[in-house]
Amino acid sequence: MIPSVIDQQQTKTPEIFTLIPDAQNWQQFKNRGEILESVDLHIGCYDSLSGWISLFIAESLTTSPLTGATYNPGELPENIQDWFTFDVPDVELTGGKTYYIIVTFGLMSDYRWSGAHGNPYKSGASSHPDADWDFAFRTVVDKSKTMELESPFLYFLENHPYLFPILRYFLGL
Ligand SMILES: [Ca+2]
Repeated sequence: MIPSVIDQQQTKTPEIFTLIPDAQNWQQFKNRGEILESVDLHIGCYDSLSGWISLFIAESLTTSPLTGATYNPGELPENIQDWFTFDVPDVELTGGKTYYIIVTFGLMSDYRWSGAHGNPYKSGASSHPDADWDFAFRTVVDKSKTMELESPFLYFLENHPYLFPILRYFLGL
């Protein structure tokens, strides 16, 4: 049995885009599966003094995220682009609906996300200034799981209170 499978992916990485600090850097995707387990990005950190980096999954850029994960810069690929897994608390998605992978971090940080021109991922756009760009990502789903928690992200937040400031940012509070 192989419960965890890649659902959506854009794996072309010929170019690297330096992400914008204190902003929402995003890539849309349309999942087929229902239980999202983790998201892989082809990403790198280029400044040892960089701050933490967060990945969120949301239905839009202005609504509360459905799940998310935060990592310290030393945990990411350093001075090189490579695949890195953001292991988010499982979240139930609706098949065929558009969601956003949102990457955010503070000022004085240097994170770069690989991608490609030519619209390699047809089911979504990105925050890149060029409309035909898609960032490199993989969404991983577990087709054998059923959701047990009513609101897994709320349980997650209880153990990660430092995420509240960024949530306030998302919600415009
Ligand atoms: Ca696209």
